[in-house]
Amino acid sequence: MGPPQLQRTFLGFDLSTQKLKAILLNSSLTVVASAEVKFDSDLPEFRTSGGVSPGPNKHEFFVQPVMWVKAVDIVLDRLVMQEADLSTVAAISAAGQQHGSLYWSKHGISALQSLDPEKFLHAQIDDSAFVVNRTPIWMDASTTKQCLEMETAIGGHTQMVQLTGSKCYERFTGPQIRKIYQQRTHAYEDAQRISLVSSFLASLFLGSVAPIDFSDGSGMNLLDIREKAWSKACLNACAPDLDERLGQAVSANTVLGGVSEYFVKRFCFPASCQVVACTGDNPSALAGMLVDNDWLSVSLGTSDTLMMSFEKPPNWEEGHVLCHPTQTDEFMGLLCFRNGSLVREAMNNVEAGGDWVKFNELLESTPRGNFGNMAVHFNDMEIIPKAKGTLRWNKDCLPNSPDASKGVIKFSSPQIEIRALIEGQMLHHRAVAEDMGFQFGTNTKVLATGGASINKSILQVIADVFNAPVHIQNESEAALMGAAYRASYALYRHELDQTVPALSYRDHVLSLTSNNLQLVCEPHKDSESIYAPMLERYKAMAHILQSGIL
Ligand code: ADP
Ligand code: XUL
Repeated sequence: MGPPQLQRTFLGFDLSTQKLKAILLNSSLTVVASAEVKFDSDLPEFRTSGGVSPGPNKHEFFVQPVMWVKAVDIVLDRLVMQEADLSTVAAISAAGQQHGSLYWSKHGISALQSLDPEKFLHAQIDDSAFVVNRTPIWMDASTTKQCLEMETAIGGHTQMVQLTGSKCYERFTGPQIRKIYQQRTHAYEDAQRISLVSSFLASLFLGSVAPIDFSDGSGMNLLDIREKAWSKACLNACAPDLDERLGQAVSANTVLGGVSEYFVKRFCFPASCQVVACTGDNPSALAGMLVDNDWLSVSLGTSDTLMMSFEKPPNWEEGHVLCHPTQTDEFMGLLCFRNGSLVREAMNNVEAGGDWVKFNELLESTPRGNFGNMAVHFNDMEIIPKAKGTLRWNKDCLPNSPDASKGVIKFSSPQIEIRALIEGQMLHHRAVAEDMGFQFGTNTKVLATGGASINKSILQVIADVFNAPVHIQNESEAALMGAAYRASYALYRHELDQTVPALSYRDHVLSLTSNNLQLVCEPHKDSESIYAPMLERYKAMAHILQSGIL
Protein backbone atom coordinates (compact mmCIF):
# COMPACT_ATOMS: atom_id res chain seq x y z
CA MET A 1 0.00 0.00 0.00
CA GLY A 2 1.25 3.47 -0.88
CA PRO A 3 0.55 6.74 1.00
CA PRO A 4 -3.09 8.00 0.89
CA GLN A 5 -3.82 10.31 -2.11
CA LEU A 6 -3.94 13.52 -0.06
CA GLN A 7 -0.65 12.88 1.67
CA ARG A 8 1.17 11.89 -1.49
CA THR A 9 4.23 13.88 -2.50
CA PHE A 10 6.30 14.11 -5.68
CA LEU A 11 10.06 14.40 -5.69
CA GLY A 12 11.93 16.22 -8.45
CA PHE A 13 15.67 16.68 -9.03
CA ASP A 14 17.74 18.85 -11.32
CA LEU A 15 21.31 17.74 -11.87
CA SER A 16 22.52 20.93 -13.51
CA THR A 17 26.01 22.17 -14.28
CA GLN A 18 26.77 23.77 -10.93
CA LYS A 19 24.57 21.91 -8.46
CA LEU A 20 22.13 19.12 -7.69
CA LYS A 21 18.79 20.45 -6.52
CA ALA A 22 15.83 18.55 -5.06
CA ILE A 23 12.26 19.62 -4.44
CA LEU A 24 9.34 17.90 -2.73
CA LEU A 25 5.80 18.89 -3.78
CA ASN A 26 2.61 17.93 -1.97
CA SER A 27 -0.53 16.59 -3.68
CA SER A 28 -1.52 20.13 -4.72
CA LEU A 29 1.93 20.54 -6.23
CA THR A 30 3.08 23.10 -3.66
CA VAL A 31 6.67 23.07 -2.40
CA VAL A 32 7.05 21.41 1.01
CA ALA A 33 10.83 20.95 1.12
CA SER A 34 13.88 21.65 -0.99
CA ALA A 35 17.64 21.13 -0.77
CA GLU A 36 20.70 21.58 -2.92
CA VAL A 37 24.33 20.54 -3.16
CA LYS A 38 26.77 22.93 -4.81
CA PHE A 39 29.55 20.98 -6.44
CA ASP A 40 32.37 23.54 -6.04
CA SER A 41 31.76 24.30 -2.36
CA ASP A 42 30.05 21.15 -1.00
CA LEU A 43 32.30 18.67 -2.78
CA PRO A 44 35.67 20.49 -2.93
CA GLU A 45 37.56 17.19 -3.20
CA PHE A 46 36.57 17.07 -6.89
CA ARG A 47 38.17 20.48 -7.51
CA THR A 48 35.55 21.69 -9.96
CA SER A 49 35.05 25.25 -11.07
CA GLY A 50 31.42 25.99 -11.92
CA GLY A 51 30.78 22.25 -11.49
CA VAL A 52 33.22 21.10 -14.18
CA SER A 53 36.92 20.50 -14.80
CA PRO A 54 38.87 21.32 -17.94
CA GLY A 55 40.31 18.27 -19.72
CA PRO A 56 43.95 17.84 -20.78
CA ASN A 57 43.26 18.91 -24.37
CA LYS A 58 41.80 22.07 -25.88
CA HIS A 59 38.00 22.47 -25.58
CA GLU A 60 37.64 19.41 -23.31
CA PHE A 61 35.46 19.57 -20.18
CA PHE A 62 34.49 16.72 -17.90
CA VAL A 63 33.00 15.64 -14.57
CA GLN A 64 33.84 12.58 -12.46
CA PRO A 65 30.43 10.85 -12.27
CA VAL A 66 31.06 9.75 -8.68
CA MET A 67 30.78 13.44 -7.71
CA TRP A 68 27.16 13.37 -8.89
CA VAL A 69 26.54 10.10 -7.00
CA LYS A 70 27.92 11.65 -3.82
CA ALA A 71 25.68 14.67 -4.36
CA VAL A 72 22.63 12.35 -4.41
CA ASP A 73 23.65 10.93 -1.00
CA ILE A 74 24.04 14.43 0.42
CA VAL A 75 20.92 16.02 -1.07
CA LEU A 76 18.72 13.21 0.28
CA ASP A 77 20.31 13.59 3.72
CA ARG A 78 19.63 17.33 3.56
CA LEU A 79 15.96 16.69 2.74
CA VAL A 80 15.71 14.30 5.68
CA MET A 81 17.40 16.86 7.96
CA GLN A 82 14.59 19.26 7.07
CA GLU A 83 12.16 16.60 8.27
CA ALA A 84 10.88 15.93 4.76
CA ASP A 85 8.80 12.76 5.02
CA LEU A 86 10.12 10.61 2.18
CA SER A 87 7.66 7.83 3.09
CA THR A 88 5.01 9.90 1.27
CA VAL A 89 6.83 10.07 -2.08
CA ALA A 90 4.54 8.56 -4.72
CA ALA A 91 6.77 9.28 -7.73
CA ILE A 92 10.23 10.63 -8.57
CA SER A 93 11.60 12.21 -11.70
CA ALA A 94 14.56 14.38 -12.63
CA ALA A 95 16.08 16.80 -15.08
CA GLY A 96 19.73 16.56 -16.07
CA GLN A 97 22.13 18.82 -17.94
CA GLN A 98 21.89 17.68 -21.53
CA HIS A 99 24.36 15.77 -23.77
CA GLY A 100 26.81 14.34 -21.16
CA SER A 101 27.44 10.59 -21.48
CA LEU A 102 28.19 7.93 -18.85
CA TYR A 103 29.64 4.54 -19.73
CA TRP A 104 28.55 1.74 -17.35
CA SER A 105 30.91 -1.13 -16.61
CA LYS A 106 29.61 -4.67 -16.04
CA HIS A 107 30.52 -4.25 -12.38
CA GLY A 108 28.62 -0.92 -12.23
CA ILE A 109 25.42 -2.51 -13.50
CA SER A 110 25.56 -5.34 -11.01
CA ALA A 111 26.40 -2.87 -8.18
CA LEU A 112 23.32 -0.87 -9.19
CA GLN A 113 21.17 -3.97 -8.94
CA SER A 114 22.44 -5.05 -5.52
CA LEU A 115 22.91 -1.86 -3.52
CA ASP A 116 23.53 -2.37 0.19
CA PRO A 117 21.36 0.03 2.26
CA GLU A 118 23.95 0.02 5.03
CA LYS A 119 26.45 1.82 2.82
CA PHE A 120 26.60 5.17 1.03
CA LEU A 121 25.63 5.17 -2.63
CA HIS A 122 29.01 6.61 -3.64
CA ALA A 123 30.83 3.81 -1.82
CA GLN A 124 29.09 1.37 -4.18
CA ILE A 125 28.66 3.34 -7.42
CA ASP A 126 32.26 4.49 -7.46
CA ASP A 127 34.86 5.00 -10.22
CA SER A 128 34.78 1.29 -11.04
CA ALA A 129 31.10 1.53 -12.01
CA PHE A 130 32.15 3.38 -15.17
CA VAL A 131 34.64 2.40 -17.85
CA VAL A 132 35.25 6.08 -18.56
CA ASN A 133 35.56 7.93 -15.26
CA ARG A 134 35.63 11.36 -16.84
CA THR A 135 32.20 12.10 -18.25
CA PRO A 136 32.36 14.56 -21.13
CA ILE A 137 29.72 17.23 -20.49
CA TRP A 138 27.87 19.77 -22.62
CA MET A 139 30.69 22.35 -22.41
CA ASP A 140 33.05 20.03 -24.27
CA ALA A 141 33.65 21.29 -27.80
CA SER A 142 36.45 18.91 -28.80
CA THR A 143 34.68 16.72 -31.38
CA THR A 144 34.77 18.80 -34.58
CA LYS A 145 36.38 15.86 -36.42
CA GLN A 146 33.72 13.38 -35.29
CA CYS A 147 30.92 15.82 -36.24
CA LEU A 148 32.27 16.02 -39.77
CA GLU A 149 32.69 12.25 -40.00
CA MET A 150 29.15 11.55 -38.83
CA GLU A 151 27.57 14.12 -41.17
CA THR A 152 29.61 12.87 -44.11
CA ALA A 153 28.66 9.25 -43.38
CA ILE A 154 24.95 9.95 -43.53
CA GLY A 155 25.06 12.23 -46.58
CA GLY A 156 25.68 15.72 -45.24
CA HIS A 157 24.48 18.09 -42.60
CA THR A 158 21.08 18.73 -44.20
CA GLN A 159 20.35 15.03 -43.86
CA MET A 160 21.44 15.13 -40.21
CA VAL A 161 19.07 18.07 -39.57
CA GLN A 162 16.20 16.27 -41.32
CA LEU A 163 16.64 13.15 -39.24
CA THR A 164 17.72 14.32 -35.82
CA GLY A 165 16.55 17.96 -35.64
CA SER A 166 20.11 19.34 -35.41
CA LYS A 167 23.25 19.33 -37.48
CA CYS A 168 26.14 17.73 -35.62
CA TYR A 169 27.25 19.81 -32.66
CA GLU A 170 30.47 19.12 -30.76
CA ARG A 171 28.71 18.75 -27.40
CA PHE A 172 26.01 16.40 -28.72
CA THR A 173 26.30 12.87 -27.40
CA GLY A 174 26.75 11.05 -30.72
CA PRO A 175 29.98 12.84 -31.66
CA GLN A 176 31.16 12.47 -28.03
CA ILE A 177 30.51 8.72 -28.08
CA ARG A 178 32.34 8.43 -31.39
CA LYS A 179 35.36 10.18 -29.87
CA ILE A 180 35.41 7.69 -26.97
CA TYR A 181 35.06 4.83 -29.46
CA GLN A 182 37.99 6.14 -31.54
CA GLN A 183 40.32 7.19 -28.74
CA ARG A 184 39.47 4.62 -26.07
CA THR A 185 38.28 1.66 -28.10
CA HIS A 186 38.72 -0.86 -25.27
CA ALA A 187 36.70 1.26 -22.90
CA TYR A 188 33.95 1.57 -25.49
CA GLU A 189 33.98 -2.19 -26.00
CA ASP A 190 33.76 -2.73 -22.24
CA ALA A 191 30.87 -0.28 -21.85
CA GLN A 192 27.76 -2.38 -21.27
CA ARG A 193 25.35 0.54 -21.43
CA ILE A 194 25.55 4.29 -22.08
CA SER A 195 23.40 6.77 -20.13
CA LEU A 196 22.72 10.47 -20.49
CA VAL A 197 22.98 12.51 -17.27
CA SER A 198 19.18 12.40 -16.96
CA SER A 199 18.85 8.65 -17.51
CA PHE A 200 21.84 8.05 -15.21
CA LEU A 201 19.92 9.70 -12.38
CA ALA A 202 16.84 7.61 -13.22
CA SER A 203 19.10 4.52 -13.13
CA LEU A 204 20.28 5.27 -9.59
CA PHE A 205 16.70 5.46 -8.33
CA LEU A 206 15.52 2.49 -10.37
CA GLY A 207 18.41 0.19 -9.45
CA SER A 208 19.01 -0.76 -13.08
CA VAL A 209 20.01 1.10 -16.24
CA ALA A 210 17.05 3.31 -17.20
CA PRO A 211 15.98 4.13 -20.76
CA ILE A 212 16.76 7.48 -22.38
CA ASP A 213 13.68 9.62 -23.08
CA PHE A 214 12.82 10.99 -26.56
CA SER A 215 13.30 14.60 -25.59
CA ASP A 216 16.79 14.40 -24.06
CA GLY A 217 17.57 11.70 -26.65
CA SER A 218 17.03 14.39 -29.31
CA GLY A 219 20.27 16.03 -28.11
CA MET A 220 22.46 13.20 -29.36
CA ASN A 221 22.40 13.39 -33.20
CA LEU A 222 21.22 9.76 -33.02
CA LEU A 223 17.44 9.84 -32.64
CA ASP A 224 15.04 10.12 -35.57
CA ILE A 225 12.80 12.78 -34.00
CA ARG A 226 9.83 12.05 -36.28
CA GLU A 227 9.93 8.26 -35.85
CA LYS A 228 10.95 8.52 -32.18
CA ALA A 229 13.46 5.70 -32.60
CA TRP A 230 17.25 5.51 -32.97
CA SER A 231 18.25 6.20 -36.56
CA LYS A 232 20.19 3.20 -37.89
CA ALA A 233 22.12 5.48 -40.26
CA CYS A 234 23.22 7.74 -37.40
CA LEU A 235 24.09 4.84 -35.09
CA ASN A 236 26.23 3.29 -37.85
CA ALA A 237 27.92 6.64 -38.45
CA CYS A 238 28.75 6.88 -34.73
CA ALA A 239 30.06 3.59 -33.30
CA PRO A 240 29.49 -0.18 -33.66
CA ASP A 241 26.81 -2.04 -31.68
CA LEU A 242 25.50 1.19 -30.25
CA ASP A 243 21.80 0.26 -30.16
CA GLU A 244 22.41 -2.39 -27.50
CA ARG A 245 24.36 0.12 -25.41
CA LEU A 246 21.61 2.75 -25.64
CA GLY A 247 18.57 0.50 -25.10
CA GLN A 248 15.16 1.56 -26.38
CA ALA A 249 14.19 5.20 -26.00
CA VAL A 250 10.85 5.99 -24.29
CA SER A 251 8.44 8.89 -23.86
CA ALA A 252 9.21 11.19 -20.92
CA ASN A 253 5.72 10.30 -19.62
CA THR A 254 6.77 6.71 -18.93
CA VAL A 255 6.62 5.13 -15.48
CA LEU A 256 9.79 3.02 -15.47
CA GLY A 257 9.14 0.92 -12.37
CA GLY A 258 9.36 0.90 -8.58
CA VAL A 259 12.14 2.68 -6.68
CA SER A 260 15.17 0.55 -5.77
CA GLU A 261 14.96 -1.23 -2.41
CA TYR A 262 18.06 0.70 -1.40
CA PHE A 263 16.02 3.91 -1.08
CA VAL A 264 13.15 2.11 0.65
CA LYS A 265 15.46 0.73 3.33
CA ARG A 266 17.86 3.66 3.67
CA PHE A 267 15.56 6.68 3.25
CA CYS A 268 12.12 5.16 4.04
CA PHE A 269 10.64 5.67 0.55
CA PRO A 270 7.44 3.60 0.21
CA ALA A 271 7.95 0.40 -1.80
CA SER A 272 5.12 1.63 -4.09
CA CYS A 273 7.10 4.78 -5.11
CA GLN A 274 7.48 4.92 -8.90
CA VAL A 275 10.40 6.21 -10.94
CA VAL A 276 9.36 8.26 -13.97
CA ALA A 277 11.60 8.70 -17.03
CA CYS A 278 13.97 11.64 -16.54
CA THR A 279 14.68 14.26 -19.21
CA GLY A 280 17.08 17.08 -20.12
CA ASP A 281 17.15 20.30 -18.09
CA ASN A 282 15.87 22.44 -20.97
CA PRO A 283 12.92 20.17 -21.86
CA SER A 284 12.17 19.97 -18.14
CA ALA A 285 12.26 23.78 -17.85
CA LEU A 286 9.72 23.98 -20.68
CA ALA A 287 7.55 21.45 -18.79
CA GLY A 288 7.90 23.53 -15.61
CA MET A 289 6.77 26.75 -17.26
CA LEU A 290 3.21 25.62 -18.03
CA VAL A 291 2.75 28.15 -20.83
CA ASP A 292 1.26 27.65 -24.28
CA ASN A 293 2.85 27.97 -27.71
CA ASP A 294 2.64 31.81 -27.76
CA TRP A 295 5.47 32.16 -25.26
CA LEU A 296 9.20 32.38 -25.66
CA SER A 297 10.94 30.79 -22.68
CA VAL A 298 14.34 32.15 -21.68
CA SER A 299 16.50 30.23 -19.25
CA LEU A 300 19.42 32.11 -17.68
CA GLY A 301 21.38 29.28 -16.07
CA THR A 302 25.04 28.47 -16.65
CA SER A 303 24.13 28.54 -20.33
CA ASP A 304 21.45 30.90 -21.65
CA THR A 305 18.78 29.09 -23.63
CA LEU A 306 15.70 30.11 -25.61
CA MET A 307 12.88 27.56 -25.89
CA MET A 308 9.60 27.42 -27.75
CA SER A 309 6.98 24.81 -28.68
CA PHE A 310 5.96 23.83 -32.22
CA GLU A 311 3.18 21.64 -33.56
CA LYS A 312 5.29 20.71 -36.60
CA PRO A 313 9.08 20.48 -36.58
CA PRO A 314 10.74 23.39 -38.42
CA ASN A 315 13.87 22.65 -40.47
CA TRP A 316 16.49 24.69 -38.67
CA GLU A 317 19.96 24.83 -40.15
CA GLU A 318 21.29 25.93 -36.76
CA GLY A 319 19.81 25.38 -33.31
CA HIS A 320 17.90 22.31 -32.23
CA VAL A 321 14.49 20.76 -32.70
CA LEU A 322 13.72 18.21 -29.97
CA CYS A 323 10.80 15.89 -29.29
CA HIS A 324 8.50 17.76 -26.90
CA PRO A 325 8.82 16.58 -23.30
CA THR A 326 5.11 16.66 -22.49
CA GLN A 327 3.04 16.95 -25.70
CA THR A 328 3.86 13.65 -27.37
CA ASP A 329 3.05 14.80 -30.92
CA GLU A 330 4.73 18.18 -30.69
CA PHE A 331 8.29 19.50 -30.83
CA MET A 332 10.37 22.05 -28.99
CA GLY A 333 12.89 24.49 -30.40
CA LEU A 334 16.06 25.08 -28.40
CA LEU A 335 18.80 27.64 -28.91
CA CYS A 336 21.68 27.26 -26.50
CA PHE A 337 24.27 29.97 -25.82
CA ARG A 338 27.34 28.93 -23.97
CA ASN A 339 28.54 32.34 -22.85
CA GLY A 340 25.78 33.09 -20.35
CA SER A 341 26.00 33.36 -16.54
CA LEU A 342 29.71 32.61 -16.25
CA VAL A 343 30.56 35.60 -18.44
CA ARG A 344 28.19 37.85 -16.49
CA GLU A 345 29.73 36.55 -13.27
CA ALA A 346 33.28 37.27 -14.49
CA MET A 347 32.26 40.83 -15.44
CA ASN A 348 30.57 41.27 -12.06
CA ASN A 349 33.78 40.18 -10.29
CA VAL A 350 36.00 42.53 -12.27
CA GLU A 351 33.78 45.63 -12.44
CA ALA A 352 31.54 45.41 -9.34
CA GLY A 353 33.57 43.33 -6.86
CA GLY A 354 31.19 40.38 -7.25
CA ASP A 355 28.23 42.33 -5.84
CA TRP A 356 25.08 41.95 -7.97
CA VAL A 357 23.46 44.98 -6.29
CA LYS A 358 26.36 47.17 -7.35
CA PHE A 359 26.38 45.52 -10.79
CA ASN A 360 22.72 46.48 -11.23
CA GLU A 361 23.27 50.04 -10.04
CA LEU A 362 25.99 50.43 -12.67
CA LEU A 363 23.83 48.80 -15.36
CA GLU A 364 20.92 51.10 -14.58
CA SER A 365 23.07 54.22 -14.51
CA THR A 366 23.64 53.98 -18.28
CA PRO A 367 21.04 54.72 -20.98
CA ARG A 368 19.53 52.19 -23.36
CA GLY A 369 21.85 51.99 -26.35
CA ASN A 370 24.90 52.76 -24.17
CA PHE A 371 25.97 55.86 -26.24
CA GLY A 372 26.72 53.54 -29.17
CA ASN A 373 29.14 51.35 -27.17
CA MET A 374 28.64 47.65 -27.84
CA ALA A 375 30.49 44.46 -26.97
CA VAL A 376 30.50 40.79 -27.85
CA HIS A 377 32.04 38.55 -25.18
CA PHE A 378 32.50 34.99 -26.36
CA ASN A 379 34.95 34.00 -23.59
CA ASP A 380 34.57 30.36 -24.61
CA MET A 381 33.84 29.03 -28.08
CA GLU A 382 30.21 30.05 -28.72
CA ILE A 383 27.80 27.49 -30.15
CA ILE A 384 25.87 29.69 -32.59
CA PRO A 385 27.76 31.21 -34.29
CA LYS A 386 30.86 29.13 -33.72
CA ALA A 387 33.07 32.02 -32.64
CA LYS A 388 35.45 32.98 -29.86
CA GLY A 389 36.92 36.23 -28.54
CA THR A 390 35.91 39.68 -27.36
CA LEU A 391 35.16 42.69 -29.52
CA ARG A 392 34.21 46.19 -28.32
CA TRP A 393 32.92 48.90 -30.64
CA ASN A 394 32.21 52.54 -29.87
CA LYS A 395 29.84 54.70 -31.93
CA ASP A 396 32.57 55.50 -34.47
CA CYS A 397 33.36 51.87 -35.38
CA LEU A 398 31.77 50.84 -38.67
CA PRO A 399 31.53 47.35 -40.19
CA ASN A 400 33.79 48.23 -43.13
CA SER A 401 36.28 50.44 -41.37
CA PRO A 402 39.90 49.15 -41.43
CA ASP A 403 40.06 48.66 -37.67
CA ALA A 404 36.58 47.09 -37.29
CA SER A 405 38.13 43.80 -36.21
CA LYS A 406 40.23 45.50 -33.52
CA GLY A 407 37.52 47.77 -32.13
CA VAL A 408 38.45 49.53 -28.90
CA ILE A 409 40.56 47.94 -26.16
CA LYS A 410 38.44 48.92 -23.17
CA PHE A 411 35.50 51.23 -22.44
CA SER A 412 35.93 54.27 -20.29
CA SER A 413 33.93 53.10 -17.25
CA PRO A 414 32.62 49.97 -15.47
CA GLN A 415 29.03 50.99 -16.18
CA ILE A 416 29.63 51.13 -19.94
CA GLU A 417 31.39 47.75 -19.81
CA ILE A 418 28.47 46.19 -17.94
CA ARG A 419 25.72 47.55 -20.19
CA ALA A 420 27.69 46.62 -23.31
CA LEU A 421 27.93 43.02 -22.07
CA ILE A 422 24.26 42.59 -21.15
CA GLU A 423 22.91 44.36 -24.25
CA GLY A 424 25.38 42.41 -26.39
CA GLN A 425 24.26 39.06 -24.94
CA MET A 426 20.59 39.81 -25.49
CA LEU A 427 21.19 41.19 -29.00
CA HIS A 428 23.03 37.96 -29.71
CA HIS A 429 20.08 35.84 -28.54
CA ARG A 430 17.63 37.92 -30.56
CA ALA A 431 19.79 37.87 -33.70
CA VAL A 432 20.09 34.09 -33.66
CA ALA A 433 16.39 33.54 -32.92
CA GLU A 434 15.43 35.88 -35.79
CA ASP A 435 17.78 34.05 -38.12
CA MET A 436 15.85 30.88 -37.19
CA GLY A 437 12.61 32.57 -38.27
CA PHE A 438 11.29 33.62 -34.84
CA GLN A 439 9.49 36.98 -35.08
CA PHE A 440 9.83 39.34 -32.14
CA GLY A 441 6.77 41.55 -32.18
CA THR A 442 3.88 43.00 -30.28
CA ASN A 443 2.51 39.51 -29.49
CA THR A 444 5.73 38.09 -28.09
CA LYS A 445 5.65 37.25 -24.39
CA VAL A 446 8.77 36.15 -22.56
CA LEU A 447 8.96 33.90 -19.52
CA ALA A 448 12.35 33.93 -17.77
CA THR A 449 13.77 31.26 -15.48
CA GLY A 450 17.16 30.06 -14.17
CA GLY A 451 19.61 31.57 -11.66
CA ALA A 452 19.96 35.02 -13.26
CA SER A 453 16.19 35.49 -13.70
CA ILE A 454 16.03 36.96 -10.18
CA ASN A 455 17.94 39.93 -11.55
CA LYS A 456 15.34 42.51 -12.63
CA SER A 457 17.88 44.86 -14.18
CA ILE A 458 18.95 42.12 -16.58
CA LEU A 459 15.30 41.24 -17.29
CA GLN A 460 14.64 44.90 -18.20
CA VAL A 461 17.37 44.71 -20.84
CA ILE A 462 15.70 41.55 -22.21
CA ALA A 463 12.33 43.34 -22.33
CA ASP A 464 13.87 46.26 -24.24
CA VAL A 465 16.05 44.28 -26.65
CA PHE A 466 13.30 41.70 -27.40
CA ASN A 467 10.65 44.47 -27.35
CA ALA A 468 8.42 42.19 -25.29
CA PRO A 469 7.05 42.01 -21.73
CA VAL A 470 9.03 39.70 -19.44
CA HIS A 471 7.39 37.49 -16.83
CA ILE A 472 8.73 35.19 -14.14
CA GLN A 473 7.11 32.51 -12.02
CA ASN A 474 7.19 32.47 -8.23
CA GLU A 475 9.56 29.55 -8.44
CA SER A 476 12.52 30.53 -10.60
CA GLU A 477 13.59 26.90 -10.96
CA ALA A 478 11.42 25.74 -13.84
CA ALA A 479 13.55 22.66 -14.64
CA LEU A 480 13.22 21.43 -11.07
CA MET A 481 9.48 22.11 -10.88
CA GLY A 482 9.07 20.46 -14.28
CA ALA A 483 10.68 17.27 -12.95
CA ALA A 484 8.25 17.00 -10.03
CA TYR A 485 5.23 17.99 -12.19
CA ARG A 486 6.13 15.31 -14.71
CA ALA A 487 6.40 12.73 -11.91
CA SER A 488 2.86 13.64 -10.89
CA TYR A 489 1.52 13.54 -14.46
CA ALA A 490 3.10 10.22 -15.42
CA LEU A 491 1.74 8.63 -12.25
CA TYR A 492 -1.73 10.07 -12.95
CA ARG A 493 -1.63 8.52 -16.45
CA HIS A 494 -0.29 5.24 -15.05
CA GLU A 495 -3.10 4.95 -12.53
CA LEU A 496 -5.88 6.19 -14.83
CA ASP A 497 -8.61 3.81 -15.81
CA GLN A 498 -7.82 3.18 -19.52
CA THR A 499 -11.45 3.84 -20.52
CA VAL A 500 -11.28 7.46 -19.28
CA PRO A 501 -9.60 10.01 -21.60
CA ALA A 502 -6.46 11.44 -20.01
CA LEU A 503 -6.06 15.17 -19.35
CA SER A 504 -3.18 16.81 -21.18
CA TYR A 505 -0.06 17.46 -19.10
CA ARG A 506 -0.82 21.16 -18.79
CA ASP A 507 -4.46 20.63 -17.86
CA HIS A 508 -3.50 18.04 -15.25
CA VAL A 509 -0.92 20.29 -13.57
CA LEU A 510 -3.11 23.41 -13.82
CA SER A 511 -6.02 21.49 -12.26
CA LEU A 512 -3.86 21.19 -9.14
CA THR A 513 -1.84 24.40 -9.10
CA SER A 514 -1.51 27.68 -11.00
CA ASN A 515 1.35 28.86 -13.20
CA ASN A 516 1.82 31.99 -11.04
CA LEU A 517 2.93 34.24 -13.86
CA GLN A 518 4.20 37.60 -12.71
CA LEU A 519 4.84 40.48 -15.11
CA VAL A 520 8.17 42.04 -14.10
CA CYS A 521 9.29 44.29 -16.96
CA GLU A 522 7.77 45.95 -19.99
CA PRO A 523 9.74 47.36 -22.91
CA HIS A 524 10.20 51.12 -23.11
CA LYS A 525 8.40 52.81 -25.99
CA ASP A 526 11.61 53.77 -27.78
CA SER A 527 13.22 50.33 -27.48
CA GLU A 528 12.72 49.14 -31.01
CA SER A 529 14.07 52.37 -32.50
CA ILE A 530 17.23 51.93 -30.40
CA TYR A 531 17.82 48.22 -30.71
CA ALA A 532 16.78 47.46 -34.32
CA PRO A 533 19.81 49.35 -35.73
CA MET A 534 22.07 47.94 -33.00
CA LEU A 535 21.06 44.45 -34.06
CA GLU A 536 22.62 45.00 -37.48
CA ARG A 537 25.86 46.31 -35.97
CA TYR A 538 25.87 43.42 -33.53
CA LYS A 539 25.61 40.89 -36.39
CA ALA A 540 28.60 42.51 -38.11
CA MET A 541 30.63 42.22 -34.88
CA ALA A 542 29.74 38.56 -34.33
CA HIS A 543 30.61 37.88 -37.96
CA ILE A 544 34.09 39.31 -37.44
CA LEU A 545 34.72 37.00 -34.45
CA GLN A 546 33.33 34.07 -36.44
CA SER A 547 35.65 34.80 -39.38
CA GLY A 548 38.58 34.92 -36.95
CA ILE A 549 38.35 31.22 -36.17
CA LEU A 550 37.59 29.95 -39.68
P1 ADP B 1 22.56 25.81 -13.58
O1 ADP B 1 21.13 25.33 -13.44
O2 ADP B 1 23.05 25.90 -14.98
O3 ADP B 1 23.54 25.11 -12.66
P2 ADP B 1 21.41 28.16 -12.31
O4 ADP B 1 20.15 28.24 -13.10
O5 ADP B 1 21.32 27.69 -10.89
O6 ADP B 1 22.53 27.32 -13.07
O7 ADP B 1 22.10 29.60 -12.37
C1 ADP B 1 23.34 29.81 -11.78
C2 ADP B 1 23.85 31.18 -12.20
O8 ADP B 1 22.96 32.20 -11.77
C3 ADP B 1 25.19 31.52 -11.59
O9 ADP B 1 26.25 31.20 -12.48
C4 ADP B 1 25.08 33.02 -11.31
O10 ADP B 1 25.98 33.75 -12.14
C5 ADP B 1 23.68 33.39 -11.73
N1 ADP B 1 23.08 34.31 -10.73
C6 ADP B 1 22.73 34.06 -9.46
N2 ADP B 1 22.24 35.19 -8.87
C7 ADP B 1 22.31 36.18 -9.80
C8 ADP B 1 21.96 37.57 -9.82
N3 ADP B 1 21.45 38.20 -8.75
N4 ADP B 1 22.16 38.24 -10.97
C9 ADP B 1 22.67 37.65 -12.06
N5 ADP B 1 23.01 36.35 -12.10
C10 ADP B 1 22.85 35.62 -10.98
C1 XUL C 1 21.62 22.57 -24.16
C2 XUL C 1 22.90 22.66 -23.41
C3 XUL C 1 22.89 23.21 -22.01
C4 XUL C 1 22.89 22.09 -20.99
C5 XUL C 1 23.21 22.56 -19.59
O1 XUL C 1 21.76 22.12 -25.45
O2 XUL C 1 23.93 22.23 -23.88
O3 XUL C 1 21.83 24.10 -21.82
O4 XUL C 1 21.69 21.38 -21.04
O5 XUL C 1 22.24 23.31 -19.03
